[in-house]
Amino acid sequence: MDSLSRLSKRTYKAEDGEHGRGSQQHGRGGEDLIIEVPRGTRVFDADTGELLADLTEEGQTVLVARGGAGGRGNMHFVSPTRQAPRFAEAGEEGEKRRLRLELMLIADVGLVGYPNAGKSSLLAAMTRAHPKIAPYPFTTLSPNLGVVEVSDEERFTLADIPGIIEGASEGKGLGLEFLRHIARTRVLLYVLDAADEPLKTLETLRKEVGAYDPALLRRPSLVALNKVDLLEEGAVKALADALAREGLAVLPVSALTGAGLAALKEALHALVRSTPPPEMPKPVPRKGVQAGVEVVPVAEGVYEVRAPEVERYLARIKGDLMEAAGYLQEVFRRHGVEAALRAKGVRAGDLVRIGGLEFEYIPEV
Ligand SMILES: Nc1nc2c(ncn2[C@@H]2O[C@H](COP(=O)(O)OP(=O)(O)OP(=O)(O)O)[C@@H](O)[C@H]2O)c(=O)[nH]1
Ligand SMILES: [Mg+2]
Repeated sequence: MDSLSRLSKRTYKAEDGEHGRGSQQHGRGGEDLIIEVPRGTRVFDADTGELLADLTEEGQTVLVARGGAGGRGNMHFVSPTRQAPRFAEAGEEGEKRRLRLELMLIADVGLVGYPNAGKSSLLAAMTRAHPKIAPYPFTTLSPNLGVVEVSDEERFTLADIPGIIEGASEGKGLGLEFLRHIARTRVLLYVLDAADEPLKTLETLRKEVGAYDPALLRRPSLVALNKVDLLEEGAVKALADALAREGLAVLPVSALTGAGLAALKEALHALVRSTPPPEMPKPVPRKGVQAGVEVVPVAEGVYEVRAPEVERYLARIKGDLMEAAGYLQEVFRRHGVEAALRAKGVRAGDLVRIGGLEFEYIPEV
C-alpha cells in the first residue's frame, strides 16, 4: 500500500469469540482483525495523542486493542459444597481505541520547493517515476516516491511533495499537511526556479521549513537551481554564486534538458551516504492494565475500595452473588484487597464497598 486512502471504513471490529457450550466445552476464540497500512504509518491514540507505533519496517505489526479473555462457565466454580454453582463469569470486554493514523514517507531525499518549481520534473528526470507535471502551481497533490539508481547495488529514494508557499507552516496551501513527509528524510533538496526570484524563494522556503521544525534547518541540504535553460550562462553563474553565499551547495540543473543532473545525482548520493537517518520520537511502550488498590474510609466503620482491575472483574460475575461470595473473597485476597483493608485498620463487622457491592467484613481465618 502506498497511501492510507483505502482505509475508508471508520470502525473496525474484530470477531467475537463463540459462547461456551454444554458438556464443559469452550467456544472458539474470535479471529484477530488485522488492518494493513503502508510502510511509514505512525499510529497515535486519538484521545491522548500518544504515539503508539511507528511502522517503518515491512511486516511490522502493533497490537492496538486486545480482545477480552473468555469467561468461565458455572462448572468451573464447582466445589465440594457447591455441586451446581448458580453463578458464572462473563467474558471480558475487548478493548476499544480511537486511533489517528499518519503516513510519513520514508525516503532518503525530500524535494522542497515552491509550486511549479519543477520538483516533479526532477523526480521524473532522475527516476522511473511518472508524476504529473504541468505548467501551473499545485499540480502535485500527494507525495510521489522514486528510486534513483546510482549503480547496480547503490540507489537512494527521492520524495516529491506538493509545493510549499509562504505561510505553509501555518497551514497555508497544501504545505503543512506535507511538510511532515520531509521530517524523516536524511537530506533536503531545495528546488528553485532560476527564472523566478530564487534568492527570495530560498529564504522563504527555509523560513517555513524552520517554523515547522527548526531541526530541519540543520539537516544536510542542497540547492537545485532548476530551469537554467531559461537563462544566459552568465546570469546562472551570478545566481549560483549569490545562493552559495547562503551557505548551501548549489547545483545548476535543468530537468527539461538534463543539464547538471548527473552532478546533482552524485552530490545527493554522497550526502545520503554520509548522513544517518534522522532521530524520530520513539513510541511509548504500551502500558499494562492499571492495577493498584486504594482503600478510602468514607464514614465511621465504612470503607470504599477503589481497585479498577477488581471492579472490572466483579462486573463479569453473573448470577447468584451471595453464592459467589466465598470465591470472591479469594479474588480479593489475590488482588491485595484484603491486605489493603487490614492496613487501613478495618475491623470485623465494618462495611466494605467495592464495585457497587457492599460486604460486611469478616477477617480471613
Ligand atoms: N524550461 C524549463 N521548464 C521546466 C523545467 N523543469 C520543469 N519545468 C516546467 O515547469 C512546470 C512545472 O513543473 P512541475 O515539475 O510540475 O513542477 P512542481 O514543482 O512539481 O509543481 P507542483 O507540483 O505544483 O508543486 C512544467 O510546465 C514543467 O515542464 C526546466 O528545467 N526548464
Ligand atoms: Mg509537482
